[in-house]
Amino acid sequence: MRVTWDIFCRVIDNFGDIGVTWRLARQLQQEHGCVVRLWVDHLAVFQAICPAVLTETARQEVEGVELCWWTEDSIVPAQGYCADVVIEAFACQLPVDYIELMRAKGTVLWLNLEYLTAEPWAAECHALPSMQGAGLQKYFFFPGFTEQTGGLLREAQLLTQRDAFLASALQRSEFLATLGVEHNTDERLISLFAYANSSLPSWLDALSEDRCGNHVLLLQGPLLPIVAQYFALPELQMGQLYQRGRLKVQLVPYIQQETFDRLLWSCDFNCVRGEDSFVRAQWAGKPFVWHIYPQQDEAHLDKLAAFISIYNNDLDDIVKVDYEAYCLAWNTGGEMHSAWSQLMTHEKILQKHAIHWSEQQRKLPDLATKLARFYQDWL
Ligand code: TRH
Repeated sequence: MRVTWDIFCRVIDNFGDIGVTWRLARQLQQEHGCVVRLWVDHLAVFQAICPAVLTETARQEVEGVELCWWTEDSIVPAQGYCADVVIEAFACQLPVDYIELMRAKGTVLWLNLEYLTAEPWAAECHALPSMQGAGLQKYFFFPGFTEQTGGLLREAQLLTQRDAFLASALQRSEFLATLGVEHNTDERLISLFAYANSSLPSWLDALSEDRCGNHVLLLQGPLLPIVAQYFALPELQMGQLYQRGRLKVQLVPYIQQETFDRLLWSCDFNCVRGEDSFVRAQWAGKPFVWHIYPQQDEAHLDKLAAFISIYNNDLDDIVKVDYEAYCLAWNTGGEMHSAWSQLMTHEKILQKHAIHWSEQQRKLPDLATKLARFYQDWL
């Protein structure tokens, strides 16, 4: 009998929650033979990264995963059953009726999938149960970068596909052409995906005065007005190249999540954010900067520091200092000029390190495998 999984996702304000749960749902279905339903409250957001999703259809199947629309107080559909494993992603609340189904069924593994953090407490709390009002245990599952945590999302073929792509200049130029990008290989190609960021103008200045040319691919998001203002324009046009000194900026359309990795693989440096693109940038094996999701009381800066300290671990002190300074400046509205020029003195080392990091991380089991094993052990 195939194990059934229900994954509940609430889209808070961005793509990360659906981005993570959609990858997980597909992987459980394709690589672990599970029957998966993904419950999503905002189909329109989902559609932006997966155009096959129909926004007006409450139940549909995409790539072998059943997609169901829900709200926290929606009742369970008539043919409702409760899965063997239930994941509430990022502490979204399950509908009361659904919890009732779980209680009636009895043998259900209930998991809360937490946000990714490199902070040491995640390993301490990983897989701990907590008794809920319904008399059911809920386990807290923490993705992470060490054996003691739940791992990172990584499809079985991901790095093989990456390596084949990187070995083929043709695949790369064909992919970039689908975005309307013609890349001159003498120039550094940079992807830019971040939250509104007051450091951006000073970084664009640094790029425009750089020793080599920089071609920036700007992804959809809140940076568009900042870049438009930088070029003294009311708005940016798709496909146009905006130039200043050694800097070119080009706006690119929404990319299907399925091909998002190819963008990161194609670039020499990636600016990523949130959770999902942050992890994909690490699998890309390219130098990157992380714009972390800002939290109240600056709690995100501890999370950022925890990641930098493990990512930096094998680097020489001087590179560590410069990488940290650059990441901090990007996340705190700091001045980017000297941070960037210092960082780029270590560009080759950072390139090797990015590959090394992805090789280290691939030795650990991935998140879907860890979840599937957790269920088998729990039974
Ligand atoms: O969209 P995000 O900012 O998501 C965030 C984080 O998950 C954060 O932790 C959470 O608290 C907050 O949402 C609510 O960034 P993230 O996580 O990188 O997700 C972006 C997803 O969108 C990722 O799967 C890649 C995808 N994407 C595309 O597929 N195509 C695109 O063109 C773009 C711009 C994004």
